[in-house]
Amino acid sequence: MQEFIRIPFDTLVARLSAILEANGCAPWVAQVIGLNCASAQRDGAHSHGVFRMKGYVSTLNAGGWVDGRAEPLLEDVAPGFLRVDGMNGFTVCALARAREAALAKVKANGCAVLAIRNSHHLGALSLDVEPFADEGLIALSFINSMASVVPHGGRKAALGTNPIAFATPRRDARPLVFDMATSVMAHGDVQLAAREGRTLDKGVGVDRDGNPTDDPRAIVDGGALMAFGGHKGAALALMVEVMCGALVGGKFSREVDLKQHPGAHTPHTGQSFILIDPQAGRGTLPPFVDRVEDLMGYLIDAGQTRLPGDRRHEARDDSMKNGVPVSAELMAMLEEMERG
Ligand code: NDP
Ligand code: PYC
Repeated sequence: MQEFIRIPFDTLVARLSAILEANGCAPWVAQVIGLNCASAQRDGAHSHGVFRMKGYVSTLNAGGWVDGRAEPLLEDVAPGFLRVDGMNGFTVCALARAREAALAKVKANGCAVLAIRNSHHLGALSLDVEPFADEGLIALSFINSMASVVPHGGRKAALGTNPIAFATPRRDARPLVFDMATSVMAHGDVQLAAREGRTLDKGVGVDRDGNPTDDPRAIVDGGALMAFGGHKGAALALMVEVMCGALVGGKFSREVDLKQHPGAHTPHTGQSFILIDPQAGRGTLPPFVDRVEDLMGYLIDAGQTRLPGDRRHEARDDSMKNGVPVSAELMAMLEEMERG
């Protein structure tokens, strides 16, 4: 049984930001990443929370793989299309800088595509889409990662874990958010299972020779994950490669090559967003959020016990009330990083 220590959210953000700044991030970058990483921990998205700090720090020290001081470059390419060159910095920082311009485009056009390239993402996508739904928009986002998933019928990794996240506003409730890797599980969860000495479900992945395995260490050590749902999940992972590696001008997961940068952990890829003002599609019909509530009602009537995103919202409420739970092991890791 793991021991958890509770830490106030703002204190956690400040401590993570200070570690990132001490490892070369510009103050504003450290603040954005610290907030992102603490928010994942707050929401119970542990595969992309405090556990990732070691990866951030070793990546920042991996001979220029990522630029913690990059200033993203915004390119207004069409009325409904905003491109951002992350300048080899972090994707969430590029998003932070592009957010207002993207919102203005949706306001003017009813929808917008935001395409971010040349950047690194190590976070939970729910945090990228939910703020747009807080503004009344539908947001759909894709990001590719590094080759760690076998294509359908294959035996070696060619796709990333490639998550898809979706957020929609609701009436008198927090946004409905789903956020899911297109692999059977996130690679971060495989790494956590390997650390904790757990075995995985059968059919989750293959070892470095392409043989099925339930050993997380075999998957981490040169093996690969399967896509969720067989050919269907693999097709979604393929779509994410197109939406990120091809559409935004980023790398395909297979093209991410960390070999020249020992210690680097961040995928250097692309991220795309489709943002929609839902009322634009409704005209004089009753409000969009009323229809969303009709649907939620049908699902609950049909026996759905919880909606996607509910667990994260509940974890967030608990964290904000009682402090963010961080395992004693991860706290010790943070303290070691703070000592430098
Ligand atoms: P999960 O399989 O845990 O959850 C996927 C979605 O299903 C979530 O929205 C979840 O809601 C929902 N859900 C789970 N159980 C239920 C249920 N019983 N009823 C209704 N809805 C349910 O997520 P993954 O393991 O696939 O992904 C983990 C994280 O890893 C994500 O945040 C993802 O963005 C991140 N990731 C990031 C990558 C990157 O490149 N940056 C790469 C790959 C993954 P809830 O959250 O409320 O449980
Ligand atoms: O958990 O699969 C993952 C992942 C890949 C890149 C960032 N997270």
